[in-house]
Amino acid sequence: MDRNDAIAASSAEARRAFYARIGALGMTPLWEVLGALVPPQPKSPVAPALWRYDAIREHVMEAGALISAEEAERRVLILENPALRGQSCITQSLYAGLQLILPGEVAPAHRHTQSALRLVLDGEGAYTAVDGERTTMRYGDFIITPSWTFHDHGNDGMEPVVWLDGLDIPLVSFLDAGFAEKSAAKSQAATRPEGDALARYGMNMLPLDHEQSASEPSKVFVYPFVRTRESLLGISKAAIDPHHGFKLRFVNPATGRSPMPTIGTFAQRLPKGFETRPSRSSDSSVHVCLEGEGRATIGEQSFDFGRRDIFVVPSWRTFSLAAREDSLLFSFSDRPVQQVLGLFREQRLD
Ligand code: GTQ
Repeated sequence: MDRNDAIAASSAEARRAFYARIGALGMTPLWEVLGALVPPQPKSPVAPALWRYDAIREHVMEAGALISAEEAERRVLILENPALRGQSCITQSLYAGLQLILPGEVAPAHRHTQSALRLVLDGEGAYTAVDGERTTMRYGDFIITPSWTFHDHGNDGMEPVVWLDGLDIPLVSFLDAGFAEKSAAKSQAATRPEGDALARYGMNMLPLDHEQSASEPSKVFVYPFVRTRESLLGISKAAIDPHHGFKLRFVNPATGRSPMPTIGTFAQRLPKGFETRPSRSSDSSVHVCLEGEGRATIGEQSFDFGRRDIFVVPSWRTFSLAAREDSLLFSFSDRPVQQVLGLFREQRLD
């Protein structure tokens, strides 16, 4: 051992001893972890992944034979990110799951501080009730249940109904701000007729005295797929965005902000044969193909997707889409949280 090695060895030993002494006092040295704590750019532990609906559908249906919606309270198979198993999340901030409700069943009314979205994927005849109004769930409809609003789900139809749940459960858990309670009534009494909120708040008009702060959720709680489609087809005669195709964000029409403060939601059309240029953004995102088919390239990996398939894109991973058929996609992320905190970044590549 030369002199320099001896000094290095003794200082390494001195450091270890020092770390042990301060460890006993509840302290640890920053310089050992600084690079991981303050990375030059996001190094998301989230893995890119795709769930093929055709492959998981039978298992979702099997859950229907094992437990009732009422016993389960919510009969859901959670989509766990493969790199975050056991944590009940699809990204670091978001949860996703597939909820099944069979004919005649009710998922009883409750409310919680976590915000939820539903994207209807399979079957007809179910409804969700939010704050005293029911909405019939149709394929591709995007429905919200904002923080602390009572909601119950039911199926008055003839077939099983499945939808994707997206919630900010990990974010609320991180903040230790979760509260929940059950309603005394299994199903909410209807206090408004179906369609009331959409007519009152979702037609480019608002009630005379209606005012909302920027963080309040939308009173429109259903964004019907027929309207989303109409918007996406309507803008398709104009120039296409090379990075995103034809892409719109859903808004609270009273504020122009996202429908709920913690989850941003988007709809996108890619014409047959269109390939986006790559881009990356600081929000990990969950994508659902509602029509068409194509390929998602996420970092080094590629995933072929078709109707009802769900895939996840980690923060700051290079991402591009290619449409084999005319395709419509829905997506959601924590973008509005990052935006109000001044953290959101996006980079268009190529
Ligand atoms: O429908 O209220 O997937 O409370 C997870 C938690 C759905 C719901 C989930 C929930 C719900």
